[in-house]
Amino acid sequence: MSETITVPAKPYPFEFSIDQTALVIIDMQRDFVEPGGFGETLGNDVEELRGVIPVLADFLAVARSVGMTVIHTREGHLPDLSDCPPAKLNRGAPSMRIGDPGPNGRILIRGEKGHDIIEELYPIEGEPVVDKPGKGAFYATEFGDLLVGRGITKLLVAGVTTEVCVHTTVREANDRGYECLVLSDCVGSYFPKFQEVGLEMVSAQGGIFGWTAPSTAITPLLT
Ligand code: TIU
Repeated sequence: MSETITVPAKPYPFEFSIDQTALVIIDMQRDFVEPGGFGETLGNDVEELRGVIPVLADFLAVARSVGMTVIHTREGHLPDLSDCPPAKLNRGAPSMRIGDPGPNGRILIRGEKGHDIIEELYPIEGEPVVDKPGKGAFYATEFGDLLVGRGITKLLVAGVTTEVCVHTTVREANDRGYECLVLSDCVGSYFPKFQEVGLEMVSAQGGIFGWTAPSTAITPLLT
């Protein structure tokens, strides 16, 4: 095992080693952070999420430079929508539904431009991209097997949105025995109050789902 790194975090310091840890970047897709995508069809202002991009790009560069495992996820569905439950497809009154044609192709459909990861954070060769039909990264995906296969026991979690796909993934991971630190400056919500309380919920009660710390607390320990 490589050297143990101790990060000042909430609710108490988080320890990890680079070789047993993955940086997991959740759903940094055009569909969530650019106009005309799934997030905007739900009535959200995508500008709320865009501040995360440069901070996460900086931390991604650091993680790559030290050889940490990096895993990306994308939320989306097959073109025939066979993996999209009617309950998800028909929920609410969005301006466009999943599968409808938008400016970046069909909304939240695999293979479309809108479904792909933004240029600033685009995966490089060797970084797995997990396509998931749900909010959590474990449901109906190879994510769990990837972590086991690489001997990963701890996750540094980034991406969008804090209270939806980040939370669902962290809760799923926590139940499976992974220790998760949510990078508080690298996750974003369309709702400032959910961002605040979403982060508080992770580390409350002695770390009920995990830890939180800004990436800027980790970078100096890695470089
Ligand atoms: N709507 C919302 O906040 N999020 C999602 O639908 N998916 C993710 O969080 N990726």
